[in-house]
Amino acid sequence: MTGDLFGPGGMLAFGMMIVWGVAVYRLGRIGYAASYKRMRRRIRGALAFMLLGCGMAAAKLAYDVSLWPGGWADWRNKLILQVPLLAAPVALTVLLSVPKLWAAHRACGKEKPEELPDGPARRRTADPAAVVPAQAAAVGSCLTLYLTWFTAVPIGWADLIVPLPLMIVASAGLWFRQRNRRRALGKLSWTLPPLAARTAKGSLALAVVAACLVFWIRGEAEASKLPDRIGMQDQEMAGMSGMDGMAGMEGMEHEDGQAAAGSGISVASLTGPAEDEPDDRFVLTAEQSQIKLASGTTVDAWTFDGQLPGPELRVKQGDLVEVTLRNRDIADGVTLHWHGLDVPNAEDGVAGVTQDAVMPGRTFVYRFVAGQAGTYWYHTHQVSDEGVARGLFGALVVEPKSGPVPEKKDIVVATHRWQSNDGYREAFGSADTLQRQTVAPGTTIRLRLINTSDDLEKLVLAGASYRVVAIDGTDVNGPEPLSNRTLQLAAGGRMDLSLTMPDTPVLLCSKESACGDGGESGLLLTPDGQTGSLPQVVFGEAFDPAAYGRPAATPFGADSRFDRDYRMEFDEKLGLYDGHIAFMYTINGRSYPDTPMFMVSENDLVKFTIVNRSSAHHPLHLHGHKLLVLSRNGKEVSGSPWWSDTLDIGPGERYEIAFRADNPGIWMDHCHNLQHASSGMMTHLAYEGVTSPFAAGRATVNHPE
Ligand SMILES: [Cu+2]
Repeated sequence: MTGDLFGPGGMLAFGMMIVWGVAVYRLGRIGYAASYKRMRRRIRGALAFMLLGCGMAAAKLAYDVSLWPGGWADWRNKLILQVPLLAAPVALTVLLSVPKLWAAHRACGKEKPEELPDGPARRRTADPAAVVPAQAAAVGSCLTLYLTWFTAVPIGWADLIVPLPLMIVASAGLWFRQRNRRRALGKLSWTLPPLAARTAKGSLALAVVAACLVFWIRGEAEASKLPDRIGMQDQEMAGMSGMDGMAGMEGMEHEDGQAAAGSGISVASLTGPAEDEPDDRFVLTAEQSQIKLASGTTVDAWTFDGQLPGPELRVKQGDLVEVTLRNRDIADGVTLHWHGLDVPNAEDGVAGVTQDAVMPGRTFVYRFVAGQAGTYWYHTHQVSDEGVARGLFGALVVEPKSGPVPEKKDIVVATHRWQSNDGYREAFGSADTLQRQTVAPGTTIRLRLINTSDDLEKLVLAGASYRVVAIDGTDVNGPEPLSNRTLQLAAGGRMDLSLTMPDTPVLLCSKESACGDGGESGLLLTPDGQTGSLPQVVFGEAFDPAAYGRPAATPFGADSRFDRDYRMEFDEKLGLYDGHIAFMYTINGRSYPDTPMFMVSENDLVKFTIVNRSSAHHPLHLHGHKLLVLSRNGKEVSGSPWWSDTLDIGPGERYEIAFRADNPGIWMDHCHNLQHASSGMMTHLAYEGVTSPFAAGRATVNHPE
């Protein structure tokens, strides 16, 4: 998942630990040199690594500071812990050790190069002031690596309190040890002990530490196993009246709070219209199928109706839609979630929260009014990390009530990454090769881009100017023409482009595939059916939804008085999840099901501040609600109102968003990189007084992620 082990910060921490380790090893060997010449060389070698270590420590601190644009509030936790761990030993190294070692180096230069160093010379190089600061820096960089890799903000009490005293105690111990070593090394009768004697103690200590570590990790792995049955009543609640929110979350007190568990409204009762005759009826059958992509390579797919992607569902705004889901042979079960469309809670299709997974041979009927026009998609929300990747998804287009889609040609492009027999294939739908469509010049076109993969998609439309007319299903106000922009589409997000076909070819392509050079993939629109010369592909300046289009009135904004004001911090760590070692992306330091639910009451105006301290992108998807983006990195949105349901939060970014709690239920609030979600990056938005009779976990059929 995180091949780069937490980006430059993590790599710097790791490299720094190695460099200081080598510096300490080399320092220890100086006293054993067999000649003054060798002693001088060893001093220079140790000094080089010490100075490199100092530089890396400075770079690590500078990198951590630079990453967080929000200032003090954003980088306090981990950084403040690292400053004394790194800065103090580095300062002592520069002020004490380096001058002492350099003086020893100069003194050696005055002796005969080939002679065995005498007692005083050995004593000088074993001076605690010359050696211990570097040893302390090595301890400090181990602790920094621990904090960088194995903890997530907000840092727990033990991790806050232990590191600094631990380093001080360790340094004091090393100081005493070094004084004894200096005494031993400085004795005139001293002779070099045999190699076995020098290594035995160290090896034994290492073996004991390794054994303790293995024993401890096995215990922790067992303890990290998820409960067999996870119901809503098992999750903590943040912001509940009379309950403590977790650290870093400030839920406001609410007067009309009531117990969310036990009595109350069941999510199962929050259905769409049950009786009326539907305007649109669909049946989707989930089944396993071998599907050939355009290149001829085969995918072991899970499909709806044997197609990749599933059938495009097209309805009119205001229609009552009825979809019958049948599961033919998906052994893990399946559900249907209407991504981005705000349906009643019981129709939301989340296994273990709003329904039980539909197992083979069973059916489930969804009924909802398609209230919002725009581009949406549907996908399974049972074992969704695997199910969506293998094909259990399709486009859902809601055409406006006011009339037909303004553009004459309406093309849906679902970007996906298939695991095929030939490895991963980037594709538009099931097309992993260049696809051609003939479009007469002058024709207006709407391109509905849907990112159905787990990663941020970077797309470019070359050969024509266009407007971004909708984001996540909501129209942009006053969109201006653009060209050659890099369109960054959040995993799960949508973007509608509108353009008029020119006399020359137009090419849509993804940065992930070999598009343009060689033209192996992408969507090519040609005026005459001939390929001709492809337009030049330029991945220009990134399109910025925060400063695009014209401002317009919104029902609430940054100055509104909010009923709830929550904070959500993403971080990452190596840890144990459900019995195995995992890269974990955390929400406020925790993973599901330890992540408390964010509690709201109906009609609350809710604000979230979302900070991403990790090195990965996290597309935050809240079910059942549209989020208004207020600001990014402290800067207010200056263009058209930006409504989103799947908001990509990049590394180091900080967003403020707001929404009206107007759709009662228990709603998933999770990262739409479904790999991240399945390793715990999810929680719920829950309305006070709403309960769920469903549960997830090994003792049930339900595994929503
Ligand atoms: Cu994520």
